[in-house]
Formats: sequence, structure tokens, C-alpha cells
Amino acid sequence: MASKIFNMKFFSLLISSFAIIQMATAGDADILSDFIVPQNVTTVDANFFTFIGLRSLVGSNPPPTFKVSKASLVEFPALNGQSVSYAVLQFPAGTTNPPHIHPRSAELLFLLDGTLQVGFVDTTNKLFNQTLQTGDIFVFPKGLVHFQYNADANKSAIAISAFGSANAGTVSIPTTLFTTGIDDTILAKSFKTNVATIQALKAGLTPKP
Ligand SMILES: *[C@@H]1O[C@H](CO)[C@@H](O)[C@H](O)[C@H]1NC(C)=O
Ligand SMILES: *[C@@H]1O[C@H](CO)[C@@H](O)[C@H](O)[C@H]1NC(C)=O
Ligand SMILES: CC(=O)N[C@H]1CO[C@H](CO)[C@@H](O)[C@@H]1O
Repeated sequence: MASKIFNMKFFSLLISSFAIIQMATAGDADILSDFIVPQNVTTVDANFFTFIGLRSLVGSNPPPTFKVSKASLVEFPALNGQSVSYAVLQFPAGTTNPPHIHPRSAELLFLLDGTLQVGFVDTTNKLFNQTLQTGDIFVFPKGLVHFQYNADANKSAIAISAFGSANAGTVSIPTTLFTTGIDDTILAKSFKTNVATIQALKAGLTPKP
């Protein structure tokens, strides 16, 4: 009897330590060096760890449409293996960042200016939405569909998003579904509509030349 209880305790300990290990590995895979230097980089000094690509945003006019400026693995190679990255999101009045997913990370959004309607949908299809004021922070859990919308007709909004991956990845729902060549009939059946409606959606998302 005593040994049975001991075994149960041991088992639950094992389960909980497994859960801790799972949490500790929630970011990108660990690397076996302090940092990773790309093969074509010959000089590693402080400049390698500095990204100046967002300086141009300081004091700049708002863009004409919603704009994302990233500092992730691609733009800033020193992030490789460090499990962190940033994006600056600029929302002119009335613009939206359409529903999308980051498959490899949660997103921690900090609203620097303006107001922003944000929301995500969990795996039970429950919507969690909020209207953020300047200075607020919102977290979008990893892998869930989410969006942002600047509902203000006159004022632009700007936010900084941090990610727990050097390469969080983005799956845009409209783009993924309607610009990648998925057959019209499949989409029409999936959305319980007709082919003409699907073609109209596709046409609206095709970049104008
Ligand atoms: C190294 O290669 C990458 C990708 O081709 C390029 O973007 C980068 O400018 C190169 N860096 C140097 C220092 O040549
Ligand atoms: C949440 O979304 C609903 C529409 O689904 C909207 O009426 C409501 O104002 C939103 N709430 C916030 C706090 O933005
Ligand atoms: C406060 C303010 O500037 N409001 C304006 C916002 O934009 C609408 C439509 O463009 C105007 O009618 C408001 O006067």
C-alpha cells in the first residue's frame, strides 16, 4: 500500500517535471554556442548585434496603408537561436491587420500611440476581443487566429510586437485561402457559397499591377 502511494507520488512528480521541461523548451530550439554567426559574416563586433533598420520610422509620416516593419531572423541575423524578435505595426486611420496566425510564437503587443481593437479566437471558437488605449499591452497566444483594427477614422496608431521566436512566421488567413490556387469548387463548398463569390474574393486579394 505504502509503495503504491509512493509510486503514485513519483508518477505525478515525473509528470510535473515533464511539464516544466516542456515549458522551458517553449521557445526556439536551444543552441550549443553563445550566438550563431552566418557563414558570410567575417567581422563579429557590436555592429553584428545592432539592427538599425527601424531608424527610418522615427519621425516619419504614417504610411498610406497598414505596414509591418520586422526585426526578425531574416532582417537581423544575430537573432538566430535567441528566441526573440520584434515587429513595428503602423495603422493609418481606419486600417486593419487581417486575421492571421504566428505558428511559432505568442505575440506581446504594446500600443505606443492611438487606440486599437484587437482580438483572437481560441480552439473552442471563443472570441476574446478588446479595445486598447495607448500604453496598453495585449498578448495573443501562440498559434491562434488574431487581428488588429484601428477603428479611429482620424488618428493613426502604432504598436510594437515582441515574439518568443526569432522567426515567428505569419500565416495570413485571406492570403493563404484565396491567393494560393486552392480550387474554387473546394473553397465554394467549404464556405457554403458559390464559385462566383469565391472568384470575387480572389480578385479582391490579387495585387493590382
Ligand atoms: C550574407 O548573406 C545574406 C543572405 O544572402 C545577405 O543578406 C547579407 O547581406 C550577407 N552579409 C554580408 C556581411 O555579406
Ligand atoms: C468585441 O467585438 C464585438 C463584435 O463582435 C463588438 O461589438 C465589441 O465592441 C468588441 N469589444 C471590444 C472591447 O472591442
Ligand atoms: C475630431 C475629428 O477630426 N473628427 C473628424 C474625423 O473624420 C471625420 C470624417 O473624415 C470628420 O467628419 C470628423 O470631423
